[in-house]
Amino acid sequence: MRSLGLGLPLASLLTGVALLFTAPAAHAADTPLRDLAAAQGKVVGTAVTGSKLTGTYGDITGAQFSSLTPGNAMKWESVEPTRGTFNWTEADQIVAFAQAHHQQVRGHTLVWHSQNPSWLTNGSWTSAQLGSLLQNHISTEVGRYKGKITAWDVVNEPFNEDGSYRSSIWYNGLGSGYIASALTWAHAADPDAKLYINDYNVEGVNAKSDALYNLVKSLKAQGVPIDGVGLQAHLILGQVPSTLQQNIQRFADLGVDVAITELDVRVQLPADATELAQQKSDFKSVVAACAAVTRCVNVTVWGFTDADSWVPSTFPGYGAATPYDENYQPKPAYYGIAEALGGSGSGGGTTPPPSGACTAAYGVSSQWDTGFTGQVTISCSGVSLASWKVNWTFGAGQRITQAWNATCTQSGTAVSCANASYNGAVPDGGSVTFGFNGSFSGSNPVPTVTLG
Ligand code: 9MR
Repeated sequence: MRSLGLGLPLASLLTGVALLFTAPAAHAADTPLRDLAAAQGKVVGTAVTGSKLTGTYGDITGAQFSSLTPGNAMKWESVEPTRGTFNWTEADQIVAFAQAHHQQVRGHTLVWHSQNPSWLTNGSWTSAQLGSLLQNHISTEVGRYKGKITAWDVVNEPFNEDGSYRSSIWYNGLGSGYIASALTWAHAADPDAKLYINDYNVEGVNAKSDALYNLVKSLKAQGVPIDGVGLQAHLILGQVPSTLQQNIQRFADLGVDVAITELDVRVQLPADATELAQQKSDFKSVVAACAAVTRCVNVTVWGFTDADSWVPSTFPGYGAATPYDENYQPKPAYYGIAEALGGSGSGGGTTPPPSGACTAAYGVSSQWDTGFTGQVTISCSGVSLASWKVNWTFGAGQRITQAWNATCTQSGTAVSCANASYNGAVPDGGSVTFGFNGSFSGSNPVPTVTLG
């Protein structure tokens, strides 16, 4: 038997340090989220990308959610990239998918400062021209989907953080009256669609949500068709506003519906088990706050999988913001949503699901005065993986110097190793091993590894 620098046989050292961590596998709650939500009189939705609505992404979208929001497909730059030339392909596809799966569609969005076509933003328009362009846009898009859209985010993000109106092509050209005009035009094009104003950082009671509240109150008083407010809820881990439910309730008391329209909870990467448990609690409290108010009708996540989230590209170093991981495995956050909707939960983050699991085992196979060779074996039973990533934190200043059969990166104490191009697949009943050399000084304690 090969002997080690410590004089121990290889097998005994491996046995001594190998550590198992069970990661949640391909197992969702027994009752789909959409059924749990329906039992509470609620609708649960996700933002989607039309081109991805096949395979596992399509299966989960259809099975778990009762409402879809096109993430980008209905924005002005998507539907009319050149003046007078329309492209409805992705929007039509999402609406057709929703109809086939008996899902609502939330139209997003008609009037926004962002994602407008350059022909519009670069043009020089009189106020009258701008008003007519906007009216035409709204009539065309809302009219096209008349009867197929449950709710429209008619106006998106009209406020600054201090509650003043945001400077935009619309506010600058038309004044604050653009909001009432847009709602009125949308109502004319589809009288049955619920019309919303949608914004971010308006989840708690603050200056911005006060401004939204006062606007809705004044629109109602003037008889402008306003049916709801959308609280986007792009949240940071551990920062669900304590006044969320109170805020939802005050809008409901004004006589409008409320929807949580773009929920995600971003985490500094790599996310560890404690953070994923906190994220579960955050998702659960947001959904519970909505569930507690009769007029809170819909909770929509902004992408259901970490493979389809805007967060990593917008906030470098942050991610893991959605309820499913990049391999479409439900995360603890998924069970947080389920529990808030009255489901039994089960994947609390530490409790392994009953139907199968993949595990990652870390071992040190040889060690000398300042260095060591280690390996991690990923094994699956009852489920399989198409790709994998293993994370851990080195507690004693160890550093990876070289890795094989994986791509490893280390930032401070955080190590993350992802599969190579040729060994991402771990079949049911199979395993994959990768290795590395590391340096250390003093002690070389075994880290806890997590399979992401
Ligand atoms: O998810 C959308 C992303 O793909 C786009 O690149 C981005 C551009 O601004 O818009 C994202 O969606 C936004 C939504 O339309 C409005 N609220 C904020 C969302 C995240 O940026």
